[in-house]
Amino acid sequence: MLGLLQKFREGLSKTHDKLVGEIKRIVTRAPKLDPESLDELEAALIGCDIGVETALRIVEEVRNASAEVGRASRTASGEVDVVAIAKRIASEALNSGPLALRQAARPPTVVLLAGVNGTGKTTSTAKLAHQLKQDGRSVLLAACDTFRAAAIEQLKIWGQRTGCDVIAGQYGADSAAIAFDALDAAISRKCDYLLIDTAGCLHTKKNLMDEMAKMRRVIRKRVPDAPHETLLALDATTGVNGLNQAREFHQALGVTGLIVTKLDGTAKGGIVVAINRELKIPVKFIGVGEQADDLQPFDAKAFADALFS
Ligand SMILES: Nc1nc2c(ncn2[C@@H]2O[C@H](COP(=O)(O)OP(=O)(O)OP(=O)(O)O)[C@@H](O)[C@H]2O)c(=O)[nH]1
Ligand SMILES: [Mg+2]
Repeated sequence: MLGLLQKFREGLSKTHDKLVGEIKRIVTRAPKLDPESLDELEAALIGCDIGVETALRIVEEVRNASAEVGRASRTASGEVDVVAIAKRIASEALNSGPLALRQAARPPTVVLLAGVNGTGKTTSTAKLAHQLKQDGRSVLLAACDTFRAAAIEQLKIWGQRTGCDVIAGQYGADSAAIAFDALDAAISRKCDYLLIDTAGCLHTKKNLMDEMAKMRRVIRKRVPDAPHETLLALDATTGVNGLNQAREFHQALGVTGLIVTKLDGTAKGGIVVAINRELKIPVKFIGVGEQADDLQPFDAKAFADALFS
């Protein structure tokens, strides 16, 4: 558990350092928290993409606490404990939801990974495969990105690294047909999981979204309740733009969970709070690096701790 918290902390250190640094600077300069400092606090919170609504709630609570004569929410030296207030409200906003991967009644559990170009679908597929293998599960990968150059080789390399077979076709082949073949293979090999890597598609490009929808329909002909999870990879560094992507994908595909990637590379990790609050789609995993073991199951409390402690 300590290891997990440590990983969270390291992965979120950019956001943490910026946010806590700004809060400390504001509080040190104006311990009484005048209106100008509260404005600055609001700007700092919004700047980490925590969401306007959550930022305003934090500022409101801080304002109330500084007006109070009592010692609630105060540090030992009598100042308002801004960090503690922010942490409490952020963790309240993080509706944790059902976090474990949904399981098929009968294996294989089929997991489809979707997302805009370069958000980290393939890497997340590999990381998930690695995690499942570590738990002793058998995993088959489907290379359904037949579109981008070298996408198939990229997944095959990850297959070798993680010890998973990869079902692939030719470039330009129908991705739905490959998904169907891979599902057949997963069933006959009695695999626990089939993870399907798909082509990056812009949420604004209708034909690519249609292709994703077709893939789902074809899979369902074989296993009516599949895919059991449709995970959307969202790049944290794109900030609030990710919210729009998620909305569109959700409408087209019925996203069941999010993987927020590249949190290690941004000071805008607050986006996870905004996503949780506004979309009501659970964040199931976060990506905090480029290696196979850099995927963390999402934990609301550890996240709020890492952000503000
Ligand atoms: N630092 C960091 N890099 C990441 C993370 N996840 C993915 N990346 C990197 O982001 C780049 C794109 O990742 P991919 O997994 O290829 O993304 P993709 O969505 O499959 O891309 P396309 O298939 O081209 O649409 C790679 O260089 C990854 O190593 C993460 O959590 N942290
Ligand atoms: Mg890819």
